[in-house]
Amino acid sequence: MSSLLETDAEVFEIIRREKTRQEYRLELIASENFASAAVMEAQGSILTNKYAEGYPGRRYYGGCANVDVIEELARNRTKELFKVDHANVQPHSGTQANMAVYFSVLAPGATYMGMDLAHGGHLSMGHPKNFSGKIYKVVPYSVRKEDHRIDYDMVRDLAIKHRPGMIIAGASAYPRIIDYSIFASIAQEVDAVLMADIAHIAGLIVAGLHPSPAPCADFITTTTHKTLRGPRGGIVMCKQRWASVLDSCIFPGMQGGPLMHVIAAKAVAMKEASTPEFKDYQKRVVRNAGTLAEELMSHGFRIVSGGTDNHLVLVDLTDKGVNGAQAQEILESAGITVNKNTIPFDPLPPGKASGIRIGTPAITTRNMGTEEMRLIASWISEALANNSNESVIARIGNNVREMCESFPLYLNDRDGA
Ligand code: DSN
Repeated sequence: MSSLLETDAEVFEIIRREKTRQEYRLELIASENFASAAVMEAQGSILTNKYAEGYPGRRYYGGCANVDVIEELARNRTKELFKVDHANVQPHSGTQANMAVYFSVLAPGATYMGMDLAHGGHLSMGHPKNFSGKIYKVVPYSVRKEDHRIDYDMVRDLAIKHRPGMIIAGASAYPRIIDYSIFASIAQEVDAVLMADIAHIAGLIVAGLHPSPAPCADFITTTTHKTLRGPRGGIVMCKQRWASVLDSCIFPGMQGGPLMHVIAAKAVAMKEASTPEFKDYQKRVVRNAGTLAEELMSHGFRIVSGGTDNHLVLVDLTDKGVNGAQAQEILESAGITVNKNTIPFDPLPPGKASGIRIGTPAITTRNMGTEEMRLIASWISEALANNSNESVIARIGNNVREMCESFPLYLNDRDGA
């Protein structure tokens, strides 16, 4: 990054510091990952210079021959990978991907159903300050108190009572397999559209480790940067009958020029996701999360739903003397990055929360495995139990750094930043 250094040493220095943070700390945010050098090269390419409003073959600018090929490639690879009729690769983010589906299906004021935010749902599933809670009426469903699994009976009862135009199957903090076929039969019963938001588990679905909603969902949305390990962005897939309304809702409906450099990086990510290595990686992500959950339980932590089927573990801190916000801060000072998270039926507000969410996609990209999960669980336990003991926290921080040094990330890249 010599040009950046020459032009703007301030920004260069901040990126260098962030690179050091990513290199030497344990990244356990469940929605984060480390994109490959190939993905980042495409995303950092000269394609950022090109305007291409419209779609391949139907642009509002000249000079789109090359970007047309790129977008077609990204669309086709997505369709092949997820076995769907149609893909739109232009949404800038997961929330915008979701917005595109809402706009395709629901008139303002219409009713839809989504997972309660406090039970693992996402901001774009009805938060009162988000468009999804302002423009529409949301009927939230939740998990069962006894086992923290989605309450499918409740979903059905609410659907029959409220007759929503759309039902969303998907979550941001749900550690179990989602049964799309039950959602589909409920949606069919009340004549609702079914949308699956697979942002967190897209990689697991591609690898065949979780069921795919493709056979039964009208729409599927995803981000491309979580378990899928591509660039930051969104994608919407749908059945053929929705294709033209969806495309028109994205452009000109809610976006202008697509980010062609990001779309190129999405194409690269889809190619990477079609390899046997990617499948193996996803298996290790799930195995690591299972090990982490078991190890944390052996250290006396209560895990929401009693374990995990995917890439994330939701830890209940209610009896640990710290709330989620405090735990996030303590672990941060020990070099371990997690996020505070509400747990089902949480008495605390989201800003404090009674839990933390821990994910394995990023550390598995570094090739960490069972032994590392054991150590990480023991460090989390020790740090939280000795949170005012500076020497314990400092020792754990050193251990974290040593572990990270054994699993190098971007240090050997050519840019030298
Ligand atoms: N913000 C993401 C997450 O952390 O789950 C969802 O978009």
